[in-house]
Amino acid sequence: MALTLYGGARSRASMPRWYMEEKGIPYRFQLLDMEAGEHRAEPFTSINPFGKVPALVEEDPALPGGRLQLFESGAILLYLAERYGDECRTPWERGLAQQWVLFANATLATALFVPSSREREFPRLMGSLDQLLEGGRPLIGEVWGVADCAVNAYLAYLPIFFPQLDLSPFPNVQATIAATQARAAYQQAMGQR
Ligand SMILES: N[C@@H](CCC(=O)N[C@@H](CS)C(=O)NCC(=O)O)C(=O)O
Repeated sequence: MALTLYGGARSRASMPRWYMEEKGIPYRFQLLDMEAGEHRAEPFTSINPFGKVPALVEEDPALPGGRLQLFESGAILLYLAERYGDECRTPWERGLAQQWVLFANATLATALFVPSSREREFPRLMGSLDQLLEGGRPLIGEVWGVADCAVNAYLAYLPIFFPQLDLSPFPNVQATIAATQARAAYQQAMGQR
């Protein structure tokens, strides 16, 4: 088995990268020069025709055609969780993992990064998340997993992209961001963006 993750500097590739670092999944990181447009040209567009990162390539004789190509960070995360992370073992575990990854990549990402949604949605989502994150427990079960990776990666973007945001009304969100930043695997994934 050989995994190659394609990403750019300061890109969403840090999310699946963090997951692989946490779970000790061996991979190679292929940094694309996005300023030079490497992500919009061959050979990368043969992996993701939409020219966006991250993308994952797995080579393994056991795979159909010996190779799997995946794009969309959420799809990559869920694949890694099921195949290598000992997660998503039952339909209900898979359903919960999908719920949180889709929440992170669709609902939370929109509330953070789409300016017209931010004012209305952000305080509402943060209020609910703050309650759910009380006690610092994983979002599913007892062990850090793909749901925490997806949601907490976005929360940890907050001080990076919006340093002026006042998070003091959300102390559990603040504690989750601090705990995320303290994780060695997160530092490894972010430090080598
Ligand atoms: N929904 C996609 C979004 C991918 C995405 O927009 N990636 C950005 C980098 S974070 C990108 O490749 N932008 C380059 C471009 O659109 O040209 C995912 O989660 O993978």
